[in-house]
Amino acid sequence: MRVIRTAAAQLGPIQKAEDRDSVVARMIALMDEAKRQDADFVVYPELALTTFFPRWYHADRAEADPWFEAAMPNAATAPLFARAREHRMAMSFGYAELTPEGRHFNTSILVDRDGRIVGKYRKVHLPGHEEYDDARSHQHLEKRYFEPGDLGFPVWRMLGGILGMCICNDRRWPETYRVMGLQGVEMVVLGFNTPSVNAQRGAEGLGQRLFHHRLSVQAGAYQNATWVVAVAKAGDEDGHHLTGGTLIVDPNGSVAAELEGEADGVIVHPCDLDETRFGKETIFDFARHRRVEHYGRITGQTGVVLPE
Ligand code: CDV
Repeated sequence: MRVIRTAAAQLGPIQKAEDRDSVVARMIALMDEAKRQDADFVVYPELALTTFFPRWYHADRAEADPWFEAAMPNAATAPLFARAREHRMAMSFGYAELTPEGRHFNTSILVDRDGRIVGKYRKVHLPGHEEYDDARSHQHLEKRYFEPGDLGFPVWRMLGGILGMCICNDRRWPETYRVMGLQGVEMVVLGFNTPSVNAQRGAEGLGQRLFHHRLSVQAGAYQNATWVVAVAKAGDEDGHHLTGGTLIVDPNGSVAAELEGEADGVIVHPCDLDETRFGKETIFDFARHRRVEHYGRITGQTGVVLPE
C-alpha cells in the first residue's frame, strides 16, 4: 500500500473586501484540522487567496494587478508555508501569478513536506471572454486577465507517488487527464471556482453544474486510473454564487469522499496509490491498447471540421 492521507480543504466565499491575511488565517485553520485528522497533504482551491476577481471588469487591465502575487511565498503566505513546515504537511493551492516579466497566469503549486515549491502549473484551458459582454448574466473575464498556461501538464514524483495538477475548467477536458495519464499520474489535484449558473443559459443552474462537475472528474479518474482531488471555493461572493462539490474520486471513478455544504471545511481520505495499478495494467494499459494512428486530429486540429 502507498497511502497519501489527502485533505480536500474547501474555502467558503471570499468577499472582495477580505484581505489575504484573513484568507491565509482561514487556510491555516483548515490545515490544522487536516493535521488533526492525520493528513499528509492538503489541497486548496483555485485562486485561493482572493475573491474570484475575473468576474469584475477593469477597462484598464493593470487595475487588476493587485489581485496577483508577484512572488511566492510572499509576506501574506509566509505563515501558511511556516505552518505547513511545522506540520510536515505537503500542500497545493492556486493563486494569480504575475511574473517578473509582467506576464499573468492562473497558477497552482505543489509544495513538499519541507515547504519547498516542487511543482508549478499554469491553467491551460481558460474559460470565458476578453471583453465586457452585457449579454451574459455575469462576467467571466479569465481570457482578459490571464495568458494560457505555457508549462503543459507535467507530473512530479512526490509523497511516494506521481502527482499532477490542473485548474478548474481544465477538469472538463479529457486531454488534461490523458496527457498526465501518459506520464503515469496517480493523483491529479485541482481547485475550482464554478459559478452556480451558466452566464449564457440561466436555466442551467446548480444541479446541472454539479452534475457536469462530477461527470468530468469521475470520467477523468476512471479513464486514466488515477485519484482525482477536486476542491471548491464555494458560496456567495458579493452576490455571485459558486458551487460546492469538493470531492475525492478513486481510480475506479467512484466518489470516495465528498464534503457537504459551502463553508470552509475539510475531508480527509486515505488514497492508496496502489489502487491505480489494476486499471493501469488492464483496460487502460495504454501501451497495449492505445491506437495513436487514429488520434491525429486530437493534436492536429482545434475546432470541428465538418464532413463534405
Ligand atoms: N474558474 C473556472 O474555470 N470556471 C469554469 C466556469 C466558467 C464554467 C468552470 O469550468 O468551472
